[in-house]
Amino acid sequence: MSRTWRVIPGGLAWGDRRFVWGSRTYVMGILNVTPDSFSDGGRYLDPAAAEEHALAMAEAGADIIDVGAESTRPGATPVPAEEELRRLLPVLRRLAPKLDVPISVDTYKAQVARVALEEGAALINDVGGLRRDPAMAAVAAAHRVPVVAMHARPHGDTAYADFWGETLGFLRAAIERAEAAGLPREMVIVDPGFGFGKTPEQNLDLIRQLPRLRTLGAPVLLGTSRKSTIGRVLDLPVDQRLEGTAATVVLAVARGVDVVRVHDVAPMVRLVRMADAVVRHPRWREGDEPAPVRDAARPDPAAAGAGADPDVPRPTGRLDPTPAPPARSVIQLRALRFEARHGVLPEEHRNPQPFLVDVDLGLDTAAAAAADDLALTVDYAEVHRRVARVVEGPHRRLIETLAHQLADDLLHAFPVDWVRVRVAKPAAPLPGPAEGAAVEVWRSRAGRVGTG
Ligand code: HH2
Repeated sequence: MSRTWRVIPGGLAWGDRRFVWGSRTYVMGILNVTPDSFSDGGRYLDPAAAEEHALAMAEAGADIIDVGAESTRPGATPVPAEEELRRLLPVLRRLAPKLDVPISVDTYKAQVARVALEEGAALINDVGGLRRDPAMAAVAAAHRVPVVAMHARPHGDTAYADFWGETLGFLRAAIERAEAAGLPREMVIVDPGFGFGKTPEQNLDLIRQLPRLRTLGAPVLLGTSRKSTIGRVLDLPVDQRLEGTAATVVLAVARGVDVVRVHDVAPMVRLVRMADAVVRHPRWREGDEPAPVRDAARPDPAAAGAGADPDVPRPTGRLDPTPAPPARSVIQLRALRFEARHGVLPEEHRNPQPFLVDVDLGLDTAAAAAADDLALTVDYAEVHRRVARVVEGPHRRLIETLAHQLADDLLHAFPVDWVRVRVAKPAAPLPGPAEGAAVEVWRSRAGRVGTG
């Protein structure tokens, strides 16, 4: 059965499988069908062995199976597309009908990605960051599949003028390249490329400062599994890096990572679930079920206080923790100013006029405050960028249209419980003296624990 991807509130859905960013950490299990991968080269070259391993990873709780047929380790021999496909296709054809989780193809070649998508892969994992092969973004857009865009520099090329500036700039450009090719922005997952043209210290800094990636407004994937930086820190060979990998994964979860790419799926799934129970509190109990989006009446001020909410569902998980009091708060952006040409009169389409946008975002900020961590809250700059894209986008007749579109977009983009958007047109053409016109829209997610 071939399933398609949909953008849903707060994430993506593939058939009935949902990826709701922020609700939990998703696990991507690695399947290398190569003779020379750095940690498991040669083990799964035989399609039957590959199939058995992939099914075991899915059984152990992997959310995505990532199949790669060319090693990226330093010194690996480059593989032509034909050879990569020769290794990949028998495995994809076996797995696609049997797996209930999406298969990603780990390739930087657009030609390989295109064929793999036709043969059962459901997303692309591009270590070339949509740059190495310029046709990659168009392939993802044509198939309307998500793509992981990873930052990389050639191995050993670690002399960055501005390490974070360059990494973030590269990933921002990848998102723009995907959008320019026609792929919805929501379908891009960013990856800073642990181990790809970085010193051990730079790799460790990727984890330490992972929240900086959240400023891109895209889900974040990290692949630390068994990598040499862990070997360097612990002075251990590749077959003894499980605990070191576990430490990096837990710290990445604590810093808001969305997907971890790992070899040892069974222990990492347990570890991630446990870490999520602490970090995503109280959202971990919601599992994968995204709350439906509905129009909401103005949130009840009484419910926005610290009082008990009669609609809070009984915990359904096996644990029954006593919830810490949620810190309901509102992040407020005021009078974001744009010049645009929305309106019903012909002259409003010809002559730009000012638009002022206010945004309120309701969320629980207790975890962000406790950790002083941007990843656990909302980045104002990214909110501004998203508002600008809508207000400076296609001309609309009504400010109602803008306000609804903004409310939907913000609710989908950020892990907030509710949004309020006010769009004002101070120079609106009115028949008498006035300070303009405005429309205000409220939207909330239903059924969330701790919503305002
Ligand atoms: N790391 C490897 C391969 N692909 N893809 C993403 N998105 N992120 C990563 O960090 C990443 C990746 C290297 O690991 P592995 O696949 O185990 O080794 P090899 O490239 O030698 O097959």
